[in-house]
Amino acid sequence: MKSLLSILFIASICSAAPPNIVLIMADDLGAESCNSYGGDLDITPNIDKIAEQGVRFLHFHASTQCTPSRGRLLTGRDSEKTNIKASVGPYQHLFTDTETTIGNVLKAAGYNNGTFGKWHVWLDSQTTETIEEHVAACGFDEHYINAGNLVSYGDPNDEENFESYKVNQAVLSFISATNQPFFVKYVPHLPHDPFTWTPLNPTGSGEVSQFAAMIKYLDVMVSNVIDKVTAEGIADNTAILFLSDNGTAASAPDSLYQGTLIPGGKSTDDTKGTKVPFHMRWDGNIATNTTYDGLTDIADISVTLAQIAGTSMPVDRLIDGRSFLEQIKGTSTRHHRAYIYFGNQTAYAQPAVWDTEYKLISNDPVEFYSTTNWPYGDAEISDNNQVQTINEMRLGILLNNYEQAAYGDTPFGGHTNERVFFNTP
Ligand SMILES: [Ca+2]
Repeated sequence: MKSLLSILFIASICSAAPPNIVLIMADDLGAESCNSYGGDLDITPNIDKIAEQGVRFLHFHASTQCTPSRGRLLTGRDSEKTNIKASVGPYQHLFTDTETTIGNVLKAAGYNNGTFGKWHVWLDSQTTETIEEHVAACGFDEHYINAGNLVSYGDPNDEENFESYKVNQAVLSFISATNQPFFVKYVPHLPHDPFTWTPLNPTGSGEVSQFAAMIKYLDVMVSNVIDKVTAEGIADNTAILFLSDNGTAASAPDSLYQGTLIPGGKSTDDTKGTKVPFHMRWDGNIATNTTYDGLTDIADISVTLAQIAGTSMPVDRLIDGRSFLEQIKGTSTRHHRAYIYFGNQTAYAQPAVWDTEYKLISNDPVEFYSTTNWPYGDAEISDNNQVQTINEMRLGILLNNYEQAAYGDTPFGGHTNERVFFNTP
């Protein structure tokens, strides 16, 4: 009996150890480009394997662009609250004196944090902080940082100096050298433009486009990280997440979905702009080879990661994210959220609210769409039938209630469309 108790005691200590977290975020990869979501490119075997060993999210949404997604990911808060509304203009700086990031939260819980690749929430004209100081203020101990988009990835014939390879190597070194528990935020740029051949296809084989070659290379970089986690013997205590920051860019040369060329939806109001892949594995802790059909917001990630680490996001402010941990553990069969709200994203998207079937956009007049035709494009509904009216009013009330709770009657951001205008008096 004594030995059994000892074993149970040791097991309880082991299971109580906070898990490591590896978050990999692709750049401009719409779900329709992934084989796991029905894409035809068939170049994502390692990314798909994460879903086979864990959970694939059927309705995961990021923002329409790079920077608002990063703000939402880091803080769990909507872009109106963090003032990060677009990837250009005066809205791309995350103020560390007013916002608390998942990096801060995990660091306070004893994690060692590293961020690698594209950062893109630091605007030097709005701060006296260097980017290194900004990253540190966001809770990251180590980094290999590119402030924003790359001008060039480098020579694909020279892998040692190919930027995405260098970022990948920095991640592998961090995982080898850093004490546990650790949090890795890995943003390898791929397949964001400039479109390029890669060390796997250095001169272009003719078999794939540059866009597809970049996804193929991304898949190998993901594989390198998973292999490292396995080699370190920590796979059973490491949560691995793979997602993207927004949909495919319109300039991407091809994104084949079930035999059809799909124009990218990045920077638009269409569901193609926000619906992105999200796979998560956490061996022994969450379901395997399954899907989750609940609507999921990129703001939910930080709240869920905090819960996994045994802590929480700040309670002194409104947090938009909701944890989906109980759902992927199988301890709750309810969806963790019913709808997603996005505040104004300046030039590219108006405030909107949606569920898995309908989207309401707060233009004047209001726009109402069916989103179930993804990825072929949202279909505007203007029949004024009973189904439309009920759903339009339902989402409109949600949007108004949300903004009322968040902002009261004070207009925000200088916009005139912060409340829904119904088409009929
Ligand atoms: Ca992006």
